Amino acid sequence: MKLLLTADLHLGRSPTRLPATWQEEARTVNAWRRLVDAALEEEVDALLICGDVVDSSNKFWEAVGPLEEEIRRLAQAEIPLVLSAGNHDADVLPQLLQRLPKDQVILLGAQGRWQRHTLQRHGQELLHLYGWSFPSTQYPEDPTLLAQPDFPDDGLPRLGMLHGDPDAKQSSYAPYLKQRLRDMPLDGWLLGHIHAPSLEDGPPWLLMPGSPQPLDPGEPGPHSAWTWCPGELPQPICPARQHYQRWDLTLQEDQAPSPSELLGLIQQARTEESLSGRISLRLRIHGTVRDPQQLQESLQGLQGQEIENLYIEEIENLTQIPLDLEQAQQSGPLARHLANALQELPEELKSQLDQLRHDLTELRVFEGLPALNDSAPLLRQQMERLLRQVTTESKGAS
Ligand SMILES: [Mn+2]
Repeated sequence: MKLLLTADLHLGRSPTRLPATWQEEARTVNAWRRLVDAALEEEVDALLICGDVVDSSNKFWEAVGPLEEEIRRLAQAEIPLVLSAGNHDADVLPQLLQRLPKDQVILLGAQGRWQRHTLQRHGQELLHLYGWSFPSTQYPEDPTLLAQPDFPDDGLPRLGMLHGDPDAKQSSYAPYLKQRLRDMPLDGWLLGHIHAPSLEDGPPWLLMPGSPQPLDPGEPGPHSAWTWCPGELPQPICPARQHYQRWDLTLQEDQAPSPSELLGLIQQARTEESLSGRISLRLRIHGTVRDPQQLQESLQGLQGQEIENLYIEEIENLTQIPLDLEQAQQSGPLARHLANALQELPEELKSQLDQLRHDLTELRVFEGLPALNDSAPLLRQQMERLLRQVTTESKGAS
């Protein structure tokens, strides 16, 4: 037996911060169609979606057509669709289901009551499902405290489905304790609501599948759907065609690269991370530059550019001009001391720390103490920070 697992499709919502040329392909209905393609290709026994299939009730008409079409394809292959309602589709999902054939689509735990459903295919019992659906768009209670169906011991696999806010006591969206899910005698839990994917080992394993396609820069990293076979952990499948990334780029000392050099650095980072598909990128630039004006012009040339499936959505310039220690000497006594220390102290301090480490090792008290070589750069960084602050303050005062 093999199942396809997902949640948080948000049909009808448009992914934000993408170039106009990507928007058509990035529509959530396309992710939904690809999901059904994957269900057919993988010949799964059911497709399970744990809440927020539709973004909101005013997306009803936008969602209903593609939902009906693809459910028909699933029905032709005799693949059942199991849904639970989330906070976004608590109202709209029951309405939608009235239009769909009842024997092909199952809404688990309607009206906020836990429900057990034994899934069958080709006349054979496959597994027991336990699920709960949002009865309204908000539900500030822990649904695991409600009465639950019993768990028959007949050797069939058992999965739970719950859309809600894990370990978030104050939430209005079905806050629950993950520990309570772990205490239940199930093979695994398909969860929903959090758009970033995560998987915790079990049994029962806890899978937050994440949205199969990310919807804004707040959902960086890889996204996918998942498959599950009994006795195994869920595996990602059907990776999203576009995703959001945040990268930090540190320039070599005093380098002010041209736009094409910058682009080279970005492409290199992309190759190193071996990322495929379209990427909407938020970039942060660190380091020191002697010519901030030139760098700023290079960055302006890149902002909003779309190059080979890479869209530079936002650039944050965190570079600084290099510290002039000679000049800092003139900025008051504290700055002078710091400037002196930066020129002289770190090497001396490093040898002092090494001596201390040697002595401690001799005493055999702290055997295996890690090397302290790294402490000097860290100290230097902090001293530089302080010196910048001191010199800026003295400039302000004069
Ligand atoms: Mn939700």
